[in-house]
Amino acid sequence: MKLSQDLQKDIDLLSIDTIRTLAIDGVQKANSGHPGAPMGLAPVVYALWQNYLRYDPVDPLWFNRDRFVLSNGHASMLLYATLHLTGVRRVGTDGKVTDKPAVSIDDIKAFRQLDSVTPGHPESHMTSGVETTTGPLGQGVGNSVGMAIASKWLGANYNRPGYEIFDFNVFAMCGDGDMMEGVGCEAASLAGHLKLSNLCWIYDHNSVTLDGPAKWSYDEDVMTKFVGLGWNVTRVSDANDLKMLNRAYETFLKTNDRPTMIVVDSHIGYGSPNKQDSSDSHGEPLGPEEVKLTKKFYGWPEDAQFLVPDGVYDQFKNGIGKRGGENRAQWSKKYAEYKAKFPELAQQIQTMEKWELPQGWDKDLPNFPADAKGMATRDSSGKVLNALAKNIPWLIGGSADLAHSNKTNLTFDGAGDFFPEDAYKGRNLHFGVREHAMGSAVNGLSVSRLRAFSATFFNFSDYMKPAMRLAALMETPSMFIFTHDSIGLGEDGPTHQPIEQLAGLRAMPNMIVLRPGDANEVVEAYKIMIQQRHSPSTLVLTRQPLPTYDRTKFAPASGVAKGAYVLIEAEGGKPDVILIGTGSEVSLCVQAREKLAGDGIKARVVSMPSWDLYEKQDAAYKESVLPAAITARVSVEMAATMGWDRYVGPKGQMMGMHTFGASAPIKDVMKKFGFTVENVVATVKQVLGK
Ligand SMILES: Cc1ncc(C[n+]2csc(CCOP(=O)(O)OP(=O)(O)O)c2C)c(N)n1
Ligand SMILES: [Mg+2]
Repeated sequence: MKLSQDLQKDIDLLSIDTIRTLAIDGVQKANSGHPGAPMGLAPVVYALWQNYLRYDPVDPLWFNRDRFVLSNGHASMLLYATLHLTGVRRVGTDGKVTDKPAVSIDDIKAFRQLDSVTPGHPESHMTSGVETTTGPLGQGVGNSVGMAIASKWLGANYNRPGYEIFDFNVFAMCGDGDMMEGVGCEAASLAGHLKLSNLCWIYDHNSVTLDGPAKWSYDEDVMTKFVGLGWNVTRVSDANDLKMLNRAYETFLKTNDRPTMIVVDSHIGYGSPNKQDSSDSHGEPLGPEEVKLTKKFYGWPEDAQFLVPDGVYDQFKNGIGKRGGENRAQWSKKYAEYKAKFPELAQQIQTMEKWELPQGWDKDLPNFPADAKGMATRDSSGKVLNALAKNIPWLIGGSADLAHSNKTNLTFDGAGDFFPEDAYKGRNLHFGVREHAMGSAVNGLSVSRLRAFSATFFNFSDYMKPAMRLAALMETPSMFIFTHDSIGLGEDGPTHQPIEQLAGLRAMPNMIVLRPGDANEVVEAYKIMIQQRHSPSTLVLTRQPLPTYDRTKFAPASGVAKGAYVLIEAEGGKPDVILIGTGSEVSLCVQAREKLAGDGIKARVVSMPSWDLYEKQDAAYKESVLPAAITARVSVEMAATMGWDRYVGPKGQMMGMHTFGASAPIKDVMKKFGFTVENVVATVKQVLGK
């Protein structure tokens, strides 16, 4: 097939146009998506990968590789074409790198098809070389901040003089949408504050969004804004100008006190030049005619599809392939010496890399003695979290300005704060009042192999839900800790009292929701969370104290692992009724059980901290906890009742919240909404027809 003379001469342009035409053909074949952003951004990505990204396609898992995040995930073909042309290898299901391509030409042809590794938007658990899942705008840039924190933190804690084991950079490509989204601004603010000099955002300033010209909805001065946020800002006025692009990347590499924002003025690809100014086709494939005209414009054979001209693979091989290979070889040599010199540190790094936990990770976990007065689960959580973090050196995290309320401060000797002034060594992250960026950054930390947690009030899970959802989708074990879990928080009132959050999060696939009922259930909940490798978890904790049960009389708290368990059987077995509670309401059930016994009614109490884990149990176990024959059941939970019908059945009753809460001391709130022992007893009698 004949290429135009010009193209044959310029291998850079030839390679760039190959990215473009692969994107065009992939989108056209799928008849879904739009190649505009890949067409506009191909040179920007080419310059970065070919000349600067420290990345060895032969080992996409190399721990110290630079990370590239495509925050404008709708440009996914840009990433797929790049992974293909650079020859990034596929990681097998066993977590080992194979000699197969991450994205083959057939995979490109299967863009957006069922079970392909080239889904509509990049999904990190589907495709090797995709660092994080993007699509919801703003998330990728949020993740990139977490990755940059990870690099700084790892460097601060594991590098030794002469041994820069961790110093990777993080590049995030983003668009107008990422700039407009709140999370993008929160993340930028956090990154600027933290002076993350290893972070580079490349903003595709193409003056267009989906609905039309960007100016219809967006005309702020992004450069000035980012200067104000503490970033170094530079601009490339033509996305096709490789020289200027290289200069901008050099500027980033030279900047060591701030993150860098590269604003790139580009033209989104609409196809041939006669369509350059239209905006109506943005969001759709070009169509067969326009594809031909566009290829003609590029000097491409008009009918060729998925064409990779001679010399293009070699160009990448001799560029990023060679350079990246050398980068990694140098690092590996250093790392081999490091291993010999610092075997303990190396051991930690290897354990971290494999998502494993260090020996003795659970050795300081507390065992809480029975105590009728008890303690709030936020307090037991604080103790457990500290006991874990002490023995898992790479467990780090923080709160969105509520650490004192969430009890998530790591207080043991040497825990420290993550401040630039302390060389980024500390383990307490201070996210500020930026819940969404916090969630997103925690995901970025998680995909970088740190064990990371966030914290805030449960009600504010709404402010970070999109990040939580992506953690679940991308199968990364972020830990989302929430306190002030119900109307039980009292005086702060209905603006702070969660109602529907439990139901919503329980409906989220792959999110493990845990609402432990006493201090020892908190211990068990953490054991479950920390051992996850592919699922995030949501821990829901009280502000108010709960009794700590006497486990010599009650079943062991290890039942938490099964999601629900018989905490205490009815006196003499053979229950008349089953009371099912979670979190603070377990104690209401326990008290009601005693009262009912006085009235000759035998009640079993089931503690059900996690629906998700319960649903994974076999039928026999479920039958042992909730026997089909016992249809008199009452669930007690100070939250929306949606979904509880499946556990109480048609003859049972659900005690829950049907309105928002109220601002008052806890005892008045409880009374108002009926969460009293008397009311549980009355409800049971109603169910039993007594
Ligand atoms: C949170 C979120 N809202 C909406 C969308 C749908 N969406 C996808 S691309 C896009 C346009 C965004 O414009 P821009 O970021 O400038 O990208 P460009 O069209 O320039 O490539 C929108 C609204 C999305 N992906 N995520
Ligand atoms: Mg745009």
